[in-house]
Amino acid sequence: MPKSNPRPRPRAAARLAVTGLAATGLLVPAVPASSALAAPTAGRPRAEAPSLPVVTPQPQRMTSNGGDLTVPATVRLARADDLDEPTEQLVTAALRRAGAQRIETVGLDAARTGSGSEPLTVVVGPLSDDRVADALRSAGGQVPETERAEGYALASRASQGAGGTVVLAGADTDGTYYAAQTFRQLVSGHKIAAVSVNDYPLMPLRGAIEGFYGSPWTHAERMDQLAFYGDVRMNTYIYAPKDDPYHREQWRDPYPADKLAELGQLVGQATDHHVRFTFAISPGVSICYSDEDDIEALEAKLQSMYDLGVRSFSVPLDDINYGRWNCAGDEAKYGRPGQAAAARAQVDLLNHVQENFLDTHEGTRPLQMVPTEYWDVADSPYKTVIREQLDPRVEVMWTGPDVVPRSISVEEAKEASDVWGRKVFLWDNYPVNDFGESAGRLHLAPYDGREAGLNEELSGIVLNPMNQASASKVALYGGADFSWNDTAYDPERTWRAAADYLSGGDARTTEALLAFFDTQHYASTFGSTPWQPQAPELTRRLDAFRTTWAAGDRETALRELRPYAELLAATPERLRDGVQDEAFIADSEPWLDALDLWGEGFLTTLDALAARADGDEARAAELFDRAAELADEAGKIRTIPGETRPEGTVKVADGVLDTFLEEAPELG
Ligand code: LTM
Repeated sequence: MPKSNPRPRPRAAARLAVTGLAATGLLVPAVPASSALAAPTAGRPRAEAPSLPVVTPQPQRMTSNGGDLTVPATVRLARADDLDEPTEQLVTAALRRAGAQRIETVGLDAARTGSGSEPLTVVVGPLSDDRVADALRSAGGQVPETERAEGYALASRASQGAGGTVVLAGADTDGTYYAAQTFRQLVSGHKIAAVSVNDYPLMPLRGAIEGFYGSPWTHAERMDQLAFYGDVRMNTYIYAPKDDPYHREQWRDPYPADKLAELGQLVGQATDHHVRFTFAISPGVSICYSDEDDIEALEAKLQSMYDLGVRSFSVPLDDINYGRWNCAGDEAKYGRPGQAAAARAQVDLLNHVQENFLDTHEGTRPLQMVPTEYWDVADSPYKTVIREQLDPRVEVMWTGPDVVPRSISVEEAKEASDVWGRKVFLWDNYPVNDFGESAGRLHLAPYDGREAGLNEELSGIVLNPMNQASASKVALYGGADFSWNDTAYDPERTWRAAADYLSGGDARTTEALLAFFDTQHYASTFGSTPWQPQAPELTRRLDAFRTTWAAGDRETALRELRPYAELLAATPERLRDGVQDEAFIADSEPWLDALDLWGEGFLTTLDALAARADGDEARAAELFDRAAELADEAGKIRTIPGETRPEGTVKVADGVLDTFLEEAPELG
């Protein structure tokens, strides 16, 4: 059912939804964290000019091109006549943020005729245009031997005096847009890093599938997500919210006019951010495969989406009972219910959609589908029919070696490709939190456990996010990086870069975000053992404390732990003040409220231990009691009703901080 959100959405979030973080100029690139508490944060030390900036997703190749460029008040923008507006806006917003007051827009001929005395020229256009390619070479860049889809080359180089040249050259319009996204990240203050970049994605499909159970995202959340996907070079958004009735339970019914209008806006937003809006319809719960009327109803729904501008479609057939038919006609046509019969019926439907709908509609991409057996690689009568009879163009999704897998290896993906007869499209169930084990949790650990080299076996990856859209950006940031360049992926690096993105580059906020992420590091899967541990940083610090305390050096133990307790206690306020993405705060509110109490309880416990170290047992007992009360209060805070499925009490560093508070009174 559509989300009824009890909280007013912050106004700023709505603004971000329309324009994207980058375009508003709210974002600045990563800067190093200054605090001694923070592990080295992703960022560009400004002292040594030629060091490489942090760019996410990581380019395939980036080298230094000398000292930084300085952005003067007037900049010349030489751009292709048909440059798309979002790309131009991205470039001009970055330049203005860097201090450009006047941007003179000229044609590409001016890219060649520059005398060299202009303060700064930015050339933006296709690699195939000689004027752009020449400018690229002159600025120290390399024209790639093979132009790859969505690829680009970028060169930025300072001239002798002030200014210099920046060239953004795309293999196609997506590539030019991605060059602009990289350019945005080269800007810091009034400077532009001088680099030469050659870049392209290793996986053709990269993005997110809104495929979870429970409260679907709001329209504003989707608008904001689409802008975010553009920022991180994701090209795919699959609209498949399980609890949108028109997607699944009432799939035959047309969308009401207001919902259709919203979907139209989403398609426009996706296009502006170079994202393919993929409409998914999930008829498996009630379809009669042999019934002409049902096939027509499905096509009518697809047509209504095509009319809105959708060119990418999916028919997920997950989470249905394929051991029974929905009508007698199917038994008559396909025989007794069973795996192979179900697969034959599905193949008929999917091949029909591919051949009779998509092939007759201009501009469409190959159909995507989710098989009913989506979580394993063991061959079966069902998989055999799909492998042998499904149109080879159809993209088949797979969730990995489990529904919520701890890890995915290249070997497992290869087995999946073999069993499905094509490269598989990974539906990755992280950071989704719609299942029992994830009740009360935000999944804020890095995207991890996926083996480098998966690009060889996968056609792409989409992550299934949480009901909390903005909080999902932490994992999505990693998924975007991995699917672009899995061979260079570093989970920790990207995790920190995600924190920088959300903080707008403010070091204190980044530090607090990382502390908050640590308290939500538990990555649930089915069963009681998480696939990523809870609060590893806090655990490390508490273990060090226990060792030092046990060795009798109580003063040192307390002195070393206290700053981190202070950081955790200050984190909610720092995030409320400093996070640029206000929807992230709205998503996290119950967890921040709980952390307020846990943080105070942590500090109070350290005060109690200090009193004990001073020999004041009466004071220590009083403080331990107070800490227990705070923990009690914190433990009662619940998820926002209606916002999350399943609901529950919110977990904050559970099994780590609560354990410490409980054991502290016993520490002798
Ligand atoms: O993963 C798939 C293909 N289907 C469902 C998802 O809709 C759901 O969000 C996840 C996590 O609970 N599990 C599924 O089986």
